[in-house]
Amino acid sequence: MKHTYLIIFTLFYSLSFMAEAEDGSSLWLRQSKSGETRVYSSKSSPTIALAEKELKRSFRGAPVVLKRQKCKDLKADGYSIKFVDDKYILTSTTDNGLLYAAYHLIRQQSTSCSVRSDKTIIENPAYNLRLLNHWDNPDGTIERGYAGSSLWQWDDLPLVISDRYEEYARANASIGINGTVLNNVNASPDILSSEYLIKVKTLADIFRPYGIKTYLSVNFATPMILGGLDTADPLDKEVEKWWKNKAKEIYKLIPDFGGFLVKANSEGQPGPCDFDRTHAEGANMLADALKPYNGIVMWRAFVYNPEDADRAKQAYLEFQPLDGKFRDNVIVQIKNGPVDFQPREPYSPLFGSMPRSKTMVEFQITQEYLGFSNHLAFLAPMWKEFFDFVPAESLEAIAGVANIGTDTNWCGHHFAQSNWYAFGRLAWNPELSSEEIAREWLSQTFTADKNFVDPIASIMAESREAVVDYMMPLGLHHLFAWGHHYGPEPWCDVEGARPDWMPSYYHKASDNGIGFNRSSTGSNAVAQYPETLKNLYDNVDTCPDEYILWFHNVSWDHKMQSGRTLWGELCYRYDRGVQTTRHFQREWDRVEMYVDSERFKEVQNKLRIQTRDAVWWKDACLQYFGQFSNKPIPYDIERPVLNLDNMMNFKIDITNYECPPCGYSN
Ligand code: BDP
Repeated sequence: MKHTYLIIFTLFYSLSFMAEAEDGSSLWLRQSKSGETRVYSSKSSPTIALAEKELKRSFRGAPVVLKRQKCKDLKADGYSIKFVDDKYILTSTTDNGLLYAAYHLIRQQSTSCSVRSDKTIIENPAYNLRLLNHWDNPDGTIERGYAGSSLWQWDDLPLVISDRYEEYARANASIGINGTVLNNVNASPDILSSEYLIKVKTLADIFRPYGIKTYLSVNFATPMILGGLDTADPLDKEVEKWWKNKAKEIYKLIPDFGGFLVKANSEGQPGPCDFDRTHAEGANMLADALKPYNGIVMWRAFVYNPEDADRAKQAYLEFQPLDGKFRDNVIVQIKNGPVDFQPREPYSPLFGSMPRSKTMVEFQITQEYLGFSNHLAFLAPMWKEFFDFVPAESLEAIAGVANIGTDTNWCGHHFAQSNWYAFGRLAWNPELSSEEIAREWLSQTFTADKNFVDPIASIMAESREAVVDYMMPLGLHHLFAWGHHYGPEPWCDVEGARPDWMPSYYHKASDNGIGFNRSSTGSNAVAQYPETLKNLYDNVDTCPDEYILWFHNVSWDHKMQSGRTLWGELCYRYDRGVQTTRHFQREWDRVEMYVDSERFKEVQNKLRIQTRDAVWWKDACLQYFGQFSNKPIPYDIERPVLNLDNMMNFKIDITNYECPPCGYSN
């Protein structure tokens, strides 16, 4: 008996202790749970009830009044916050807007201590659709997922409901995300089976009060695979009927279902071109099926059929001529760059080239090409760079490929949470600066102490550029190893593989120089850009350093803007990347006293791995390219620790990310 008591006591004790533990599971929602405010609301709904609950739990200011009413300054989901007669008046035309307003107040409290009461806040989202794209498979794996397995426990649904579903919805709502595509763009047809749709409905019901609509990726050949038809031709009557019936079935279960995301005729996926139809014909057929229910189709432009010798031109060549041919409930979803989520790419020239179609951008939050969840790479600066070229208002919507999984801290790296956060905040307001977002996130996730926030916000600001430096500076791209996108393999040459999956296709290093000639003397990809940019990029002397090897094949002796030769500059950039990661380590160690020990150590370990990998990248690329430049690595630069032969013979095991065995350790 005594023994049982002891066990119960210990269990209780450890559970209460665990609740306090800082393991990252609370994300940026660690606000005080000692709210003391009173909340009044004229209307009631499940969403308003959540707004009330959040405020009562965390807000410590004057009473709050929630008012749902029309207001000419407010768009859907927009809200205003005014301080009148000692009360905060939160107004929105929608329930979701009131929930967002509640999160706004709470966020202000946790970032700046006091909530300003002297001015009216008006917030309107830049986009009506702010979506996460999950690349999750029914078997629980996640394509390019580095944070455990899928959150969706398909085998247990609809009977067993994980607490994480609601926590996920809450986290999204707190940053304004209002839609989620649950499954991989390489979509299993099963997702549209009646068996799965019941599971999807269960999730949709949990997400709805948080203002989140549910969407699905669909496989274009589903009518054949699941429906037994002998074609998926979008102009075939039976096919049209099949999709119409499917839409009806879905909307009966999920009346506010958002719509479909489609990857078609890309990387082996089926699509309308299999039946000699265009992307527009395929998209429109699905759009017609969803139209009666206000559903939409997000049709991806990530295609690269090798009709032109330059992969970077292919999506434009295939999609631009279709401008104006899409239904009004189709949005063409375009990756930010013309190739594929590289650490740095120029923006995709498709943006701005389809003025008669709705377009949206797809960012990648998961770090497929930026060190998985091992490297600290704050991506807001990369997304802001995109908006420097593509006016935010020219887009209809915004999507981000999620970096979320079953890991305790959701994203694998504590700092990878900042990318989920930044995506939501920028989807709401692309005008926010990266620094503001970093500071907000740090204050809520760790502490608002200036001694912590100042140095760590500054390493976040530098982090994406550091990755570019140690992986692929000066416009280099796709130097990754075959089969995964973690480590360097500029030498990679797999027999029989598509040439445009090989690094040498992109770097084209030779004794004469390095880089892809996309100028008017080469593939002429520059011609896809507006005149001024075209002229800027076309000339090797005016092309900005960060894109020079993207657009030009440059001789090793070419004089760069810094006065160094190209080879010297390349070495300098790789080395700068490594040195910056060492700086991150030092800065993190300096703030130890501000961080709980669990998260401190976990981040410290990740930073060690990042420096190790940065050295690996630098040593691999410089020694490999050095064989062509025929020049030594400048003597003021850190000497290679890893030997090229060893690296070239080494095949990484991505389950533990080990580095080549060359006697080098952290
Ligand atoms: C690439 C990924 C691949 C995705 C593809 C896509 O390597 O796993 O399926 O993009 O976006 O970056 O469809």
